[in-house]
Amino acid sequence: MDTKPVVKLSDFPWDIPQSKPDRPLSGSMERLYENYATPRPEDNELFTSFKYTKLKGFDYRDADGTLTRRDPSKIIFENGKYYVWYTKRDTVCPPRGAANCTDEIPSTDWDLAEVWYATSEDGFTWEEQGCAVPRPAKPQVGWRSVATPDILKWKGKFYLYYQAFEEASGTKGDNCPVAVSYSDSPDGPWTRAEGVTVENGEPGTWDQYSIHGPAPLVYNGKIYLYYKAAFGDRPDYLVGLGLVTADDPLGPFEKHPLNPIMNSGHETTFFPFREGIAALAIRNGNEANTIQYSPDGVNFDIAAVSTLFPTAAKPYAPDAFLDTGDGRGFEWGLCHFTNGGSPGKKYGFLARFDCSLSRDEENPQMK
Ligand code: AAL
Repeated sequence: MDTKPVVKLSDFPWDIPQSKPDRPLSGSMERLYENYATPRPEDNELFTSFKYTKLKGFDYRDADGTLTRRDPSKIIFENGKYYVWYTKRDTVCPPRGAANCTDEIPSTDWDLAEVWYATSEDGFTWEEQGCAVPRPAKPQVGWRSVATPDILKWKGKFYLYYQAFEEASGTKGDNCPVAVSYSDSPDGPWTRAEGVTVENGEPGTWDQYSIHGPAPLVYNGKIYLYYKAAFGDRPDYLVGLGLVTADDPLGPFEKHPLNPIMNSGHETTFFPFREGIAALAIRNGNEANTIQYSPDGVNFDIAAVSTLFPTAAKPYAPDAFLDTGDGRGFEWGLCHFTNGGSPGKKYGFLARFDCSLSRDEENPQMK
């Protein structure tokens, strides 16, 4: 007969104490009270899971890979509707890799692409409106492909930043700088600013090869433009996320002396939160799959860990350009899914994600 006492669930103090116990704690329990705003994830306003919905309204040619829509911009609300810009590739065949690409055959899913845009009344059903930024004639910056756009509204004007490829992606890694076009209306017409807006780094610097995923916000009275670069000449090595700032949307942009400001991530998802800036760190690096917070827009730390993150996620954050110093976060955005697979089949489609990264005013822990 087993004489061990029966242990009942009620014997355990299951609810984690909100205040740090005054007794020695393990390293992990120390972190629980030192690193996070609240010990209970359900109280942590930067903890969230994600829900996905395929969008309606776009035509999909999933089967043959000749059409892709991917890498959406942040969403803005103007003229009574939502706007989004994205990479659109519509080519004679699916991507065939750098060794087999031509002026008509794409190397990658974002090669030979343009920046298109769509509008929506509800964020679920979208209507494609047309091309915002076409590829310019060779040898202008971006002649090979313009992709991965993001939007800025500054003093009533609109600015689209995008990767501007001057050679087929994959030829030498994913090399490209960033260029910008501007307009008085989100419906265009868009005027291309001459040349490169955010330069690659000097030879030997961490961002020498690529300036990817430009993500502008307005913060501290300036334009804070975050971006991704790949250490080494291939984008699947460790990436770092960097910051450039400017007083004018057309530059000059100054690289932050502490770059890279994040050691993990991939596509760039940044948004104003309380007095600072928050970000999603997805896919690459030791801190992948985390939601991070910085009180100053530069020094980020892990605020929460989650799973099934959206790829290439861009929020609808109404205060992205308001510089309130009291960011409210967001609850939905757009992202993309790609069929992955062999280069020949690779293509993307846009989707909506919903989350709870907005301020939880009811939660006394987060005042
Ligand atoms: C995206 C982004 C950049 C890369 C490619 C297109 O997800 O990381 O834009 O260059 O993939």
